[in-house]
Amino acid sequence: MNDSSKKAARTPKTTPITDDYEISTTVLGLGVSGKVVQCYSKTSREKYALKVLHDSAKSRREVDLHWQASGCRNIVNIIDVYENNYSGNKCLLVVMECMEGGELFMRIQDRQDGAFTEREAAQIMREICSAVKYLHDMNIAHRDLKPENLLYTKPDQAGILKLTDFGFAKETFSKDTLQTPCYTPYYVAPEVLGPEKYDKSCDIWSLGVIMYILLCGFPPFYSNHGLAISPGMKKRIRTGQYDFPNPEWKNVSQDAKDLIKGMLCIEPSDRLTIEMVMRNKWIALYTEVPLTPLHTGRMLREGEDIWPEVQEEMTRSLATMRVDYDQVHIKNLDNSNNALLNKRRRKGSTEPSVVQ
Ligand code: I85
Repeated sequence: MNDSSKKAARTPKTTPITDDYEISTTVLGLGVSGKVVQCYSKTSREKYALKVLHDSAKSRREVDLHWQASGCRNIVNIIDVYENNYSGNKCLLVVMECMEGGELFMRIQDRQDGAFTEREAAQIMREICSAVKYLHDMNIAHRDLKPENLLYTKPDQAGILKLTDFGFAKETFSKDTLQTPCYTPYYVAPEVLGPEKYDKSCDIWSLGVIMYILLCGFPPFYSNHGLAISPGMKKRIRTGQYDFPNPEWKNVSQDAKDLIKGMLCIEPSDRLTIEMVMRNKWIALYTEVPLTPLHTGRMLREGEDIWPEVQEEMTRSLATMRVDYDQVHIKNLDNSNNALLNKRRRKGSTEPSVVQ
């Protein structure tokens, strides 16, 4: 796609959606920002998913960021966007490819053909990481990476795993703006350089939680009493208290556990970046990961009744994390890589300056 067609494709159509699609009453799901229903193309009769959003600055941003990311193999594709009046309200109607394979963990839970292996978990992680890498390279943080936003194109083996819902996605400050600045770096306020790192690292934490569940079938942090917000759970998340209990983790490779540790690191600036995760051999060389059978399927089936609670809990911790990270605005100058500061550091100490 060339630049001009890309730009043209990003303007919502103002013709009635009903000229092109037949909208069904089948609800596929409820997102944070709107509901998702099934629809059919009037010309091809093909099935699609339609997300209905009230027009607002927030939903415009969701559509815009999702549209930008739409070229990735592991992100649900946007087909068309309409701006229509719907019973007096201005709506944004987002037509997406229909993911007919359902949610990631439902598929693992329902699997009949033998045990789910560590190698398959690695392959799935690689697919999710590709989506996240694509976004982070474009300076977009998804900020809502959770099991229910990971869907398969088809129910069979050929299905591709894709990420959806850009309702919380955020453009992070781009490093490029530092190269083509609208300010002189010597005078830039720290908050201008600030939040990028934290928004992206929020996605890495989520990847760590997803990888943990993939390998054992239960989350690393959960409340002991099933209470809405358990103080104990909050404390365990804040202090990074989780373990790899037996028998579920007994045969899981040390490489996998080490990768999880790098992602579930409480200090955002010490957490792995998506580049580091993708370069990790457990992901990069996933075809060489051991074929160890996992307890995941059985644990998911056993925990089926509390799965909705697990999902709610993850939704809540993501909300907390977004708020917390939004408040961290001041970049820690100890870790910054500013030419002038580096020079001063070199002068002031015998330590060589760290180049990030
Ligand atoms: N297909 N989070 C949970 C769904 N195809 N789903 C959620 N936010 C979104 C629903 C609630 C994700 O942005 C969501 C969004 C978009 C979708 C979506 C997009 C494309 C689907 C909220 C299905 C599906 C599942 C099984 C069978 C079938 C469809 O959900 C079908 F019947 F079509 F075969």
